Amino acid sequence: MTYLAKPRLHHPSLPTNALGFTRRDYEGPVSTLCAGCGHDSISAAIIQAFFELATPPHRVAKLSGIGCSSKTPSYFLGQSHGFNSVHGRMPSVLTGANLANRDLIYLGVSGDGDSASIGLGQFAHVLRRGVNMTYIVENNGVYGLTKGQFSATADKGSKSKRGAANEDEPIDLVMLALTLGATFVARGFSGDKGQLVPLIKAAVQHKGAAFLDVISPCVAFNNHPGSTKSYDYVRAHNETVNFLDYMPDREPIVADVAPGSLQTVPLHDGGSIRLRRLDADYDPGDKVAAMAYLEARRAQGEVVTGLLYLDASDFDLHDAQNTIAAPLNALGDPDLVPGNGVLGKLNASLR
Ligand SMILES: Cc1ncc(C[n+]2csc(CCOP(=O)(O)OP(=O)(O)O)c2C)c(N)n1
Ligand code: SF4
Ligand SMILES: [Mg+2]
Repeated sequence: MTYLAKPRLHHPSLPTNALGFTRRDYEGPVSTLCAGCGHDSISAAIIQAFFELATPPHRVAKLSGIGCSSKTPSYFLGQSHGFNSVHGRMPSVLTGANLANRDLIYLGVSGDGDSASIGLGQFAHVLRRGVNMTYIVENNGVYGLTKGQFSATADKGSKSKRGAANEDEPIDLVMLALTLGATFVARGFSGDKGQLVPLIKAAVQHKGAAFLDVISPCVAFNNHPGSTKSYDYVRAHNETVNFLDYMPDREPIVADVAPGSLQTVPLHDGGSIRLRRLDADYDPGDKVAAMAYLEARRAQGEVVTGLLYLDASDFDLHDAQNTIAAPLNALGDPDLVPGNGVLGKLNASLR
């Protein structure tokens, strides 16, 4: 993989956070994703969130699977720990790392293919076990990296770039996360940074399994009329068949949705995304009501965004397993090699 290094110099009066770091200190190398890809906007929101949180970069561990979305941890938090794992296997690697060292802040980054297809089992178990992490799915409804096959989150009836309709029911990862016991569930849109940055900050600060589904349009393979996860505008009047390999310079559409309002974000190719931000009376503590609300709006073709569910009970896998608080690499011989006496007692307790 090639990386384009960013110039080290920056303006001396860039704002600094409580640690004296600038936003640049939370960046990575220049992204090699397609210009206008929603995933880059999410990376920018993550950088902004950690800068605003004034998190020491060395305290963050970012883990991912395989896909364009899973490549993105290369492009943010360049001074943090990183592990790019196997397709759909990030959750088990993250779980292991978390069990070995609870002192780090865990950020799992995945795609809809990575989490809703090959990794669906891992997705389910990492949420139901309450691993303390922020799990972000950059959801574009396609396998971007392998050139645009429908993913399991593609809406029924939505059309591929070649015009084929998806006949399968979609997996709604938010509904799944609610069912599986995630204690923080939210949905954002890569084009609404004003909403996304606070959601990321809140998820990072939540103890337990925090899940964030971010609709993140793929400008290369899912930006045509008939797609429900697109903001493409450049080729509004072109033939779809010409989209195959051309990567125009595109700017993401930015939607700023007032609380309680429904807004249609026009796609310049004739489609649209409708966003509803939850109104002030919405109770994110009522899971059953949240699920009913989401299902009703989904039937209307709307995409509900915001903090959808919060259980602030502060319980995670370590509490359930009663694990030792110290990171395993900080344990010395007295803990790791307690001697024959302790072994004898343990064996006796098992007889
Ligand atoms: C075990 C395995 N199966 C299949 C692949 C091929 N593959 C690579 S990325 C990918 C899908 C990625 O889709 P998604 O997670 O939605 O990420 P996106 O590129 O859309 O961001 C697939 C099927 C692989 N790398 N490994
Ligand atoms: S193929 Fe799609 S998901 Fe991948 S970088 Fe390009 S626009 Fe983004
Ligand atoms: Mg995808």
